[in-house]
Amino acid sequence: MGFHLPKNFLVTGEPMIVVAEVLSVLTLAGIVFALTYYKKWKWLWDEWLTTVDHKKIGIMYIISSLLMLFRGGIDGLLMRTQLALPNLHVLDAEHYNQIFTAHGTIMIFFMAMPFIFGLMNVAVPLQIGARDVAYPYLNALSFWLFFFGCMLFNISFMIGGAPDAGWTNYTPLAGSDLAPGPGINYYLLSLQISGIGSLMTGINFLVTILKMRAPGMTLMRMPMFTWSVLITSIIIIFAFPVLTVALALLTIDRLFGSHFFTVSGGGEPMMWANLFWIWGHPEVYIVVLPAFGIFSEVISTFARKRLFGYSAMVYSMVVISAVSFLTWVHHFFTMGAGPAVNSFFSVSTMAIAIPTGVKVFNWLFTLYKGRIEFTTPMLWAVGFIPTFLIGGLTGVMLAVAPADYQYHNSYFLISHFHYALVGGAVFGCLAGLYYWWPKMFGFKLDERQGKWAFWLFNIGFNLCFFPQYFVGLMGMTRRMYTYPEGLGWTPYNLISTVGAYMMGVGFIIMVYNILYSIRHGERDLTGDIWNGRTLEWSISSPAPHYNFARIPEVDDLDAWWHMKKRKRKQPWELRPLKPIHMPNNSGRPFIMSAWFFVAGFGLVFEWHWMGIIGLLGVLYCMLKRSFEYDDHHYIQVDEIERTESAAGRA
Ligand code: HEM
Ligand SMILES: [Cu+2]
Repeated sequence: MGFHLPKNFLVTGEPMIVVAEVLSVLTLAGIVFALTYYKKWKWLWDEWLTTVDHKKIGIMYIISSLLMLFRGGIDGLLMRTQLALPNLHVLDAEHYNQIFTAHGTIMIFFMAMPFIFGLMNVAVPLQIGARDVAYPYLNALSFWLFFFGCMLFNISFMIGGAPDAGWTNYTPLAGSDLAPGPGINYYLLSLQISGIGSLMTGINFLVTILKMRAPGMTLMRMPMFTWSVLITSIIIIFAFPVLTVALALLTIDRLFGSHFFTVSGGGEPMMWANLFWIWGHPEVYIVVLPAFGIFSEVISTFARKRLFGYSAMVYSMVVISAVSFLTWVHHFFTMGAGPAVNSFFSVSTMAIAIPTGVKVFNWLFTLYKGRIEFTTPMLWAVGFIPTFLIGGLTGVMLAVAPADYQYHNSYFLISHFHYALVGGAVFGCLAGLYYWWPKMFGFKLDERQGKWAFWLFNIGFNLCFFPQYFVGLMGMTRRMYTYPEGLGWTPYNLISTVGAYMMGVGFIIMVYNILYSIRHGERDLTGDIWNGRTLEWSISSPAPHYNFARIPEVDDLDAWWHMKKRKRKQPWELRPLKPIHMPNNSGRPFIMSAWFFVAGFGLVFEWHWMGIIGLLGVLYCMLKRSFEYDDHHYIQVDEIERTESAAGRA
């Protein structure tokens, strides 16, 4: 209890951190100034901070994740700079630890997941012919919980000190004996706050997809991206509660002196590793299955063919999701669970390669004899296939339990999971970004710059991570902050660092492409700029806030493709317009999440009074919400008519 300011509350020791602090304050001041100068505060509040529109929430997720890709990427470049040559001292051991922890945590929780959630938000309701998600208010709450959780994590390196026990945060290293101070508390509380949001997103999209599909869209007529999101939602619902519990137990250990994870108190440190990976392995599929869904959409769109083996694609995702819950021990074969346990997890891990292989062949067969058009989204999708294949095959190698005693925690592993996470999830996000960009904003990103970005990023990526397989087999272990000369590792590391910087250049071109295309990008006047197959391309770009003036009726897979082929209008297209029921905006998701932030920040420093105040704020918001009855409105027919004819669709 009480108010006890830790010694180094504002972190000042390291020049690099001081520079970051100054830059952060300047950026914040710049934003506040710009909003005030251009009188945009009300616009910000009315249009964005209080919105419950899935499309805007999606855009906010994507902007946040791009910022976090930048932040996490800088961390990656810092590490690669440090490792470029032997005996460098750009970073010391302590900061290296903090940086790989921040990098891993941010990339997984605050970049890959929100990026996927953003694309889900943008595309799924449109793909199924719905006007929003099932619970729009909850959706806004999910976003703001993610956002404030992310903010809490991001201030740690400036205020109080960053966590440094790796993104896996293993005990006893992360226990209060070996890691006193606020660092690990930041990890626990920020992930807890954003994790609640993720769980609610899973529930929201499960219900949305099951209950809100347009008439005639049976499960087996859903677009493949929607399928992947349905399965992902189920994984989220089963996996995230495990993380919630693990984080809560370790928080109680650290803040209140219990002993769930300390041996001396009768606890079990390996329990953390188990709980973490019971969530953590399915987590990999939470970010990669939607990417698979995106690749399926993109490949069939630009091969101008129906997706090959649609039902096999669906069933293999179902199998992957189920088996993903039975493989977690492969992350610690070296724990010593014995041959029987290791054999089981070895076989279950290898089994995942089968449905994954089915999917790869289906993508290849979709491409086969297609009239392929190499647009930017298609480049990312085609580039993904060999990359993910390398990631997957080295995964099977890691699954050989006895051999893993050699590979474990080496650069071989680092390379493997970057091939899977970057080559799978990030390539997927970028494919989706270029693909759905016109739908989000009404103009296309420049194709030539997009291709430059793709090639630089792709070649840079392979230069960066391919050599790491070899240096890993030569004995270089992960999380090593420097290494001596004479081990033969230097050329590999140098190439790797050059590749990392190439990726950085690719990223900068991507950002430039966005800024350039805002002014010069090709406008999307038809709403169907790629000649698409699914319902999101049937409405104007950007989509009107009610999405569909008339809810479409679906009678086949690739519904929009068939509608385009038909000459005559369908009966549903000729029906008179009706007023549309829409949810009201609300500032409460934002405010409630801000209270969560207050509680989290208090608990990080063990100021329990502040934790209690924050939680009371949350409770108050919940009570207010429970007594809110006037939470929707109707859009009248004349407004719909005006909007539709302004978009050229009278
Ligand atoms: C942008 C290019 C990237 C570069 C240059 C990069 C580089 C690195 C480096 C140097 C490490 C530390 C290795 C060590 O010392 O153990 C690392 C670890 C890691 N990276 Fe990346 N990375 C990149 C992208 C990503 C992405 C996109 C993700 C996830 C989606 C990711 C997830 C991770 C994770 C989970 C770790 C492990 C952290 C830990 O050991 O606790 N990285 N990365
Ligand atoms: Cu795993």
